[in-house]
Amino acid sequence: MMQSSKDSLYANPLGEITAFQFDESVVDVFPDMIQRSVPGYSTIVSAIGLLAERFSRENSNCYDLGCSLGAATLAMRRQITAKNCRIVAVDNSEAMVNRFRRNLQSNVGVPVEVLCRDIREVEIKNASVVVLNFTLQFIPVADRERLLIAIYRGLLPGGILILSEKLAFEDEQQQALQSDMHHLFKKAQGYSELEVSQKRAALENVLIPEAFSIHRQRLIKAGFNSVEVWFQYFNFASMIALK
Ligand code: GEK
Repeated sequence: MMQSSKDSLYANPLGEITAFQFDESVVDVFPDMIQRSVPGYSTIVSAIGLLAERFSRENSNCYDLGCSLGAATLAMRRQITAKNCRIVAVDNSEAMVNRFRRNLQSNVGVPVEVLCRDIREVEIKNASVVVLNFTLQFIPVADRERLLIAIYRGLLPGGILILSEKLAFEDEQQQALQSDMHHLFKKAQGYSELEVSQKRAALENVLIPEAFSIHRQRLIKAGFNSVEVWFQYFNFASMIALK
């Protein structure tokens, strides 16, 4: 695992909470932050490797969209055995991409191309595997369908989209319970009440979760013929959509 400093970005009272950004200060603490904030994160990353082993096809591309420091890319690279595959990892945070490229120095095995681009503008083609690991939630809701259609079109028949997201719940009682449980999870990971509440404020209107039924409907509308949740831990889930 990559080295990471402890995340204490929201540990002290901040006069004003600004919208969360994936900048240099976040990059420094990112592996620790995501590990302690997203229940099941490392299980999901490992499983992405296994799914890539199963679905990657000879002479095809595997995409990691919103790659951050490349955890999913590295998991795929460890597992892919199909010949002549290439991983395209994309993120629009320059700070993330620079750090990932630096960590990737020994580019052995499956070749990895890291692009500093908006995932809405990257052409997806000849893809056997596409990963959106906690990225779609940061894309404006109005743009999500178009992106999923582009992914569907770029996938080869039999291809897979792995979509991990923070979920919202239509049932109010579930919404309240699951988000309480997430806060308890974060406290058990060592975050204080203040850190949890300041982070929540910073992510307001930046991370927009939707219900599984909305994701499912939109994926089906985009063309996918089979959509299922393969993992869920409180309000964090990972879905599989098949072409
Ligand atoms: C992991 N997948 O460790 N274009 C490109 N990148 C974007 C865009 C966009 N429009 N919007 C947001 N991002 C990773 C974790 S983190 C999830 C993904 C989290 C990028 C953003 O810069 C950030 O690096 C990533 O999406 C989301 O498996 O922090 O909760």
